[in-house]
Amino acid sequence: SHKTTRMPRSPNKTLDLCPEMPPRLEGPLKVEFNTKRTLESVKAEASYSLQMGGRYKPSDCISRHKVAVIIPFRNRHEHLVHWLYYMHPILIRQQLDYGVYILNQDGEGIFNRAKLMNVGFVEAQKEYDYDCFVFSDVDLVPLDDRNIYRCYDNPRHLAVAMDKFNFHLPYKTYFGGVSSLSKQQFSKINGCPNSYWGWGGEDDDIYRRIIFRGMSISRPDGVTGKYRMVRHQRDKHNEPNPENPGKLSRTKETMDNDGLNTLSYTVKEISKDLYFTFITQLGLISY
Ligand code: BGN
Repeated sequence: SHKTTRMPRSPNKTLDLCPEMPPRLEGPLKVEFNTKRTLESVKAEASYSLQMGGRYKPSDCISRHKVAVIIPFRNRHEHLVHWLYYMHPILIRQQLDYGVYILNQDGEGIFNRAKLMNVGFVEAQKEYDYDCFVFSDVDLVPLDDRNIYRCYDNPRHLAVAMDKFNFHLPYKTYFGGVSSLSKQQFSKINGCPNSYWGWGGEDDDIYRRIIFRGMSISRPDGVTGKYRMVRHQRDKHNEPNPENPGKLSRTKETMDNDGLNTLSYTVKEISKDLYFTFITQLGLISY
């Protein structure tokens, strides 16, 4: 017969996998954006230890999830500070092995959120063997830490109950705000479209890609999936693009020729702060 003997834990002993359910979650959280925060004040208050670049892994067990959190970004530093203030403690309680990647679009050209997501997917993998990618808007913070920033058997939509939509989905197929896809799921849909410039529709395109590849959408319930959004004005150079709705009707035909396999970009600079890795792109130009 086969016997196993449990040895007392010593520093060199291999660690066990973290439990399936993280044990220190708090449930509903208080989140507000009225307090003035700076990166310095946030760091001064914090007592957890991150590795340079916004990296963390549990020290007492082996995480089940290697997660790159990807944030498309431009000119939203105040939002980013709120996001970092709330998210690091949450991700730590969720026992993730994670890194935070800010994908900054350089210059004043028209914003391209979905292409930045593709760049984040590629660049994060150059650093670490991530198996899961969480894509988040910089202005969204969950109101419940049981909404775990990991991947599931199907692509996951996490931001199901945002305050700006009265804590409901705005429509059934909504896939915006915060979502997660495993490396395999993201590859299966050829990533995101690179051709959605300006505001609107790129998240609907991603939704369609998922359905056309035979997957479905996983979601938390409406209580666990509550979110608060930082109030803000519409960004410059990210106007609703009237060309985008028409593109949606052709996703099935275009998805194989617009995505990871046609992605081209130039990194201008990668800088590392303790709280995040900041990747600035050149060459996000609409041809
Ligand atoms: C939809 C946008 C989404 C956006 C949601 C919520 C489009 C495509 C043409 C129908 N879709 O209308 O991108 O996330 O609103 O704001 O614009």
